[in-house]
Amino acid sequence: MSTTMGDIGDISDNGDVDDANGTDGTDGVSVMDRRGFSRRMMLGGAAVATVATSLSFVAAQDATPAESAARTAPAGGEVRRIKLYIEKLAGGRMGYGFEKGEASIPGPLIELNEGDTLHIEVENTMDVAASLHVHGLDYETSSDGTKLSRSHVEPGDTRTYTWRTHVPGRRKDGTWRAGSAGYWHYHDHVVGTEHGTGGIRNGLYGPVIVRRKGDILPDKTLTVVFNDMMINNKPAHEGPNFEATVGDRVEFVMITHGEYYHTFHVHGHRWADNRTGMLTGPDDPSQVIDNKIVGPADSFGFQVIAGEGVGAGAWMYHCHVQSHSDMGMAGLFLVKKADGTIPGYEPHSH
Ligand SMILES: [Cu+2]
Repeated sequence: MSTTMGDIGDISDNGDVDDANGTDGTDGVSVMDRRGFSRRMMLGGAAVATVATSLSFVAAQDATPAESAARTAPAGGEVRRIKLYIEKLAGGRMGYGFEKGEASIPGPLIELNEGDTLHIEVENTMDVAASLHVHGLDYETSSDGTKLSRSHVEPGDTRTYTWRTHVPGRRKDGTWRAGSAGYWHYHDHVVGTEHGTGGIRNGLYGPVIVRRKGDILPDKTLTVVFNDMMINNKPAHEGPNFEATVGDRVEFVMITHGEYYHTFHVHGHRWADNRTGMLTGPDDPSQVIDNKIVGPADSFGFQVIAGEGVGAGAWMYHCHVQSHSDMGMAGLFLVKKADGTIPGYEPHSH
């Protein structure tokens, strides 16, 4: 397993490090660059600091140029251990982070391969109880992250949650059991109410990806969370914006929280409405779409080749419920040319 900073950094770029440091609310490309860099450094730092031999979120794969065969996920079966902090952020918001003082909204991407087990030591640095609850994975009630099962974390305390995953296979009765692979998510289930309504509203949520052996690995992963009328808890009309370069294999993880139903739409790009968001071949019957209805706690994901067939540009993504887009549920997928420019895009004109 490789744990180089490059490998780690490639797997997560939420593109939106929290604004506790005051860099938020601007739409300049340079700010986005800095954020992406900071996040990559942060993840790399976390890995270097805590990894002995077991922690690596991504397979050891030889780096391959985009022109050659896509990198794929290996078989799982590893046992990994990470630390996660729950922190208060500016403006009453809350976030999860791999390192103290580095909490973000959404929280950091947690990526597994089917068969992996993950032990997550959660430290609650807040003055209210909080928790970690995951969708889609296997866990005992002691890792449920609810007050019902007394699996929350009191202020100042630490608790280890264990998530397990499994490969698909046939049960003894002949029926087929699904594997854990999918685009999932985690969130608080305690703050505010017994269902974590306050924690989720304030930003305590993040993406989980479980890959199956052979799944195509992306160049970068972006997380978009529709949370009530916000995207990633950003103010209306303020993005978040994401960056890629033409030809990048970009993975989107799309999660919905809160009170409303939305439709997620991306301009100039489309995907398959199945587990991976990609067609497996010419006979794959999955519907190809560029718009999907989503409701609270839904999650899905897909990969696109940035600018494929359409080129570089500032491509909108937004909720397609018209009143919602009008109220600011929109951001930009900024696809740069190889020289870093974005034709037709003036950062301060929108
Ligand atoms: Cu909407």
